[in-house]
Amino acid sequence: MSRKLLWLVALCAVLALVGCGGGDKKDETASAPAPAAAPAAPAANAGGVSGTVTFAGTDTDTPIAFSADPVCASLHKTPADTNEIAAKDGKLGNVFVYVKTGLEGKTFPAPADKKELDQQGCLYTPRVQGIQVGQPLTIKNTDATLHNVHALAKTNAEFNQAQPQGLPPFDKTFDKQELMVHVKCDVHPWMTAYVGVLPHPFFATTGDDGTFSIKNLPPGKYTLEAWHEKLGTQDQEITVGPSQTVTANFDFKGK
Ligand SMILES: [Cu+2]
Repeated sequence: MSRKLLWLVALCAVLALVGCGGGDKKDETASAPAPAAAPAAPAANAGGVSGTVTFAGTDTDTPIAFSADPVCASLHKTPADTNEIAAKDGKLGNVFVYVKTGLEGKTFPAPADKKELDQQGCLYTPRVQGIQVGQPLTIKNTDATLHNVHALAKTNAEFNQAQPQGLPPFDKTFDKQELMVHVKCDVHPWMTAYVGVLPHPFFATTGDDGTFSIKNLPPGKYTLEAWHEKLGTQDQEITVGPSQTVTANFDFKGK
């Protein structure tokens, strides 16, 4: 009898080690996959760069013929234009500003938080954005019509995916740097978006007021590039001192 009890105690001790009471997942902590990479903490003496992009030229945009799709037409009571030149009061939006050189040899893990590309009112929102290599891009369709997401990537894999009304969002990632990935819709030829894929987080897109701000930039010398879909690119050398935010303005002329 005492031997039987001993046996029970021994058995339970063994079970406890591997997870007594049917807890077959208890030892998972030992072999659980590493959590998604957290964004690297900015250096204590990090600085930044901010500025304004101006435009001196003529807005050459033309009205979009939404009538090709009655659903799109119904979503635009007032006409929208092609919005290639997002200029207002001499300030230029949708300019992608990023650190082009100066970060060589440094690595920046992809953040787990997702970027989003929405199809809304038969337009892409946002039109211009940046994303890190390996960071998920959620593509969704808010419209009650069929869209077709066609990423004309050259360095990354091209993809072409129909997204009918009601289809759930899907995620895509880009595994290489590419400036810029042009996204278009094969159903609505006016729909266009650009995604800048970078191996670091130091990029921004100018807002309607033409301003941009890049934060948490380690001190150093950099080439900053401003990219515009029609007006080309402009480079500027900047030097960021410890905890310093420098100003870099750009001025684009019309073509
Ligand atoms: Cu479309």
